[in-house]
Amino acid sequence: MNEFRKGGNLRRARLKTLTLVAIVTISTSVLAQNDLFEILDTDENGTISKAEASVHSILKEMFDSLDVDKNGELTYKEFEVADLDI
Ligand SMILES: [Ca+2]
Ligand SMILES: [Ca+2]
Repeated sequence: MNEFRKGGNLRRARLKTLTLVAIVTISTSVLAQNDLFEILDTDENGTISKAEASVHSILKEMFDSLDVDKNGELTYKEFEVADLDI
């Protein structure tokens, strides 16, 4: 992730978009769970909304059961329980 920050926000955003495309089209990945969280949190507010989760088909299905406090957002704590493969 350090490479992203060095390149500035625009480059980082573009890389993020590319990675999102990769998530949608590639079924397996070596990305760690916390990397996935950061990628899915596209507005970088620290939580994953239902809209953000919708790019990941499995997460989308699990969203309601993972959102234990039912606030419509997944914190990392709520998210990590899913133990997702991309
Ligand atoms: Ca977010
Ligand atoms: Ca929640």
